[in-house]
This record gives sequence, structure tokens and C-alpha cells, in this order.
Amino acid sequence: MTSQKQWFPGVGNIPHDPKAKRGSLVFRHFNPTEVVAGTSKTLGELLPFGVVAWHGVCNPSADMFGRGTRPMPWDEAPDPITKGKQRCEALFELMVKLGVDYYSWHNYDLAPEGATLKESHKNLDTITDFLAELQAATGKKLAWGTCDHFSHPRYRLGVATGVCPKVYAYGLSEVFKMLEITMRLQGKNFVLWGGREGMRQIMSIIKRLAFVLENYGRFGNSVCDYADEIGFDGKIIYEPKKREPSKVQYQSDVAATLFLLQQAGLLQRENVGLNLEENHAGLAGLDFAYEVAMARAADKLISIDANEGDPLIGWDVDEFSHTVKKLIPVMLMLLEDGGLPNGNLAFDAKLRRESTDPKDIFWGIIGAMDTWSIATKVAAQIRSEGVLDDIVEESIYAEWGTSLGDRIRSGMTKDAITNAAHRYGPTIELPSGSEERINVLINEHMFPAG
Ligand code: XLS
Ligand code: NI
Ligand code: NI
Repeated sequence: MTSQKQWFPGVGNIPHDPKAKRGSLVFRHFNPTEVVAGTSKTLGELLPFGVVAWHGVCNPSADMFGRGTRPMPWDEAPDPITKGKQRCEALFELMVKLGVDYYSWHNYDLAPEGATLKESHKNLDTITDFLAELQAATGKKLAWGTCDHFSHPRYRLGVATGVCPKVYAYGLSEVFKMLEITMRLQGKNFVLWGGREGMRQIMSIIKRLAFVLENYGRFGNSVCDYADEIGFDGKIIYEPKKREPSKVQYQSDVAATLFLLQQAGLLQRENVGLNLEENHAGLAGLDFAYEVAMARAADKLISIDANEGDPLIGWDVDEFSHTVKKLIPVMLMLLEDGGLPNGNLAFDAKLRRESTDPKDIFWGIIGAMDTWSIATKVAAQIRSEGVLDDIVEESIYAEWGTSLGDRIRSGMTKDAITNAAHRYGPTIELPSGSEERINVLINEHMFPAG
């Protein structure tokens, strides 16, 4: 740290101590050096956690009905640059104390926006120098950078898909700058979300939808072209979210985003991928594991914003992950892939407005890291035992292993298909879908009896 001051003086480095007294601030399940059963990787390698600047050290926990409640002493500063630097220090202190290796930020989370673009860039350079120093001093790394294209009033009517070419140019040049910074800080990826890229009053977009979607593609291709030009070797990762702040965002879920990217010629680009978020899947009415599966099916899963929504609340509540069961199918997939080799699990998660103890942020992150760790271990058990594969591969999908399956998949004529239909139908014997049995199997692994 550059200054000696501690922003979380009441908390030390968090140990892994499964036997610690209840209520101790420790990891009970996350042990970065523990090798996960059935793999050659450690928990630390399989779960490349990250903290995010905006929720971690910038969000005072205000809501639409009330102001912030969270004590954030680092925000008390004589000038905005000092405030930005203190935010950086608090962020790095969190990473160091929690043993989290990565962070993510939007341009104006840490650097104050200036009165001109030039001044904003100057502020960004100052903060980037400081971040580079902190990275060098601590060994911490940048997961991804991105641009805040939703706070400033100029973005209220969209950016890439917006109503104004001046805004388009302004937003794109901010991306160019932030991409350079991300490269300088050796960030792994660059995120494009798009909270203001979406439908407003339907009457105002009906004639323009095809036009703005073309702009969406042009914007993304410019970002990718520039990434190629400067030799950024990370991915440009798009983050689907159905709604909030817009009524409907164009990138509403994985399938819609894949379609838009394909239409724009972006899906075909090697440096384009996806960043998925649990809460966003829920807003689209979809299971997170389904979204992960869909992104994997297109070979575009790069990174994950690890958080959790609440089905009783209709918006993006960004809770720290705490439900193990939701993550078991996700970890079954990630174990197949050897984790997220080019991405991270960034905690795009925030404290509840009710939570005001400076230790609460530690409880949130520790809880989330343990939740992902438990899910990883349960999924590893399920995999190594092989019963799920027996049910799904050896029973449910078994018929695709027969010669008819092979013949269909290698291409059959209409006549051959019709002959097969005559031969095998109309009554066809099928295996059980085994839904209940699979539910029991998951519970057995989560809570082994005896
Ligand atoms: C908001 C998004 C946002 C992105 C980064 O809902 O999750 O935080 O991750 O702009
Ligand atoms: Ni996110
Ligand atoms: Ni979110």
C-alpha cells in the first residue's frame, strides 16, 4: 500500500480455518491450494475470484427511497483525485485481506469524470498510474475494465443504439481509452454491458430498430478492430441482462445476445465472448445454469459475474452468492472446462442497505467464496462417482448411441428416415426422464447421510 492507513482496521488477513469457533471471520471451505477431487486443479485455480470497484468501494447502499447507509471513510477526501486513490486503496486492501487476486472497474468508479474528455482522460491516467503501483506492490491483477455508459445524463437515450451520433462517438472514444488502460494494466478482458441500449417508448423505436441494431454492430466491430490494432489479447465480453435500467435491453439473455452478435458479424470474431451474471438470468426468467449451458453450446462462455438474485424481487439485487444448490450444475460444467481458463468469477454483488458493519463486506465475500467452493466440491463428487452420467448418458440419451442415431447425425435421406419411422413407430419405448431421482442424487451429495 502506498499510504499506511488501513481502511478496514478491524479485520486482518482472512485464514482458512474450518474448525474455527462459530462466528469467526474465516474461510471454512475455500482453501486456494486444495486440489479438487477428480481434477488436477486447485480451488484457487478453478475459482478465479474478483472484487468489483463499483459495489465493493463506491456504492453507499442507497436505494430509490433512501440515501446511503454504508460507512465509506475512503470517500472523505479534500479532492476527487484523492478520493479516487483512496477508493483504490480500499479495494486493494479488500483483495489483500481476502486473498482475492482480481478486480474489475468502470472508468469513472475510481477516476473522477472531468469537465472535458481530455480532463477525464488525464484523471484516468493518474488513477491508472496509481493502480499500476498497487498491482506491482501486491501482485493483484485486473480481471476486466469497462465503461460506465449509464450514469451520465448524456447516455439516457442510448449509446451504440442511441439517438445521437455525438453520443455514439463520445461513448466509443471512452471505450478506446479504457481499452488502452485495460491493456496497460494487463487486464484479462473488456466488458460491454449496455444498460441504456434498449427499448423505451415503443413508438419511438418501431421505425428505427433495424437502424439502431446496425449501429450496435458497427460499435462492437470498432471496439474489436481497435483491440486487434493495439494487440489486446483478452476478449471483448458482452453481458446479457434483460431489463433495468431499460424496460427491455436488446442483449436480454444469452440466446438474444448471440443472435445480435451473429447478425453483426461479431459472433464470428475470435475475440468476442460472453460475461454472464446469475441475477441477470433470473431477470430474463431463466435458470443461470441454462444460460451458462447456452453460452457454452456456442463456445462463447468467458467470464461470470458471480452474484445472486432474489425471485421475490423484480430487479437486480446483486446479492453475494449464498445458495449452493444453484451453483452445482454450473460447477459441473466448469469442471468439464477446467474452470474459466480465460475469465473470472467477479463478485458483481453488493451489501444490503440494512448492513452497516464495516465487517459486512467481508462476510459477503467470504460467504460467496465458500458457497462457490462447496458447490465445486459437491459437483466434483458427483462427477467422480459417475451416477449422474450413468443416468443421463447411459440411460436418458442412450438411444443416440445406436446405429440409427449415428445414421441420422451423419445425414439420412427422406426415404431412409421414413423407412425408419415405419419400422420403429408408432409406439416407441423410452427411458424415464428421472427428474426425481436426479433431485435425490443432488441432495445426497450435498448432505451425505451417516
Ligand atoms: C449491471 C451490470 C454491470 C456490469 C458492468 O447490472 O451487471 O454491473 O457488470 O458494467
Ligand atoms: Ni455485471
Ligand atoms: Ni447486475
